[in-house]
Amino acid sequence: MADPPRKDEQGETLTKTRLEKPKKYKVLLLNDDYTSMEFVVFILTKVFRHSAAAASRIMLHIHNSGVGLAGIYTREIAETRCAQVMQLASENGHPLQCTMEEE
Ligand code: TYC
Repeated sequence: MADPPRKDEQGETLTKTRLEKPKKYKVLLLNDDYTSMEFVVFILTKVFRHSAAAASRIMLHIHNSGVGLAGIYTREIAETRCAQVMQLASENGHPLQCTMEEE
């Protein structure tokens, strides 16, 4: 949580010198019945830079449990990767869905 603004002896608000730690966001992939397993592994290797072994493991986890973590990033990077997933999925005719949530 942010600290309240600090004042000097004259009651003037002191300039904040410490920057807030940027929030992190989880990028999640959702299971569905139609996207191929190969395509999800492709997404996890190309967009999220996982190894082939890690990508297969994450894909199977999503397939079995309904949702899985592709990565954790600052907001802009998470948004970009989510948008890349949605674009690649739609270009390739897959209904794959990607969401993000604050960590
Ligand atoms: N359930 C899909 C199938 O059986 C595979 C799949 C895995 C789809 C992960 C989406 O995020 C996903 N073809």
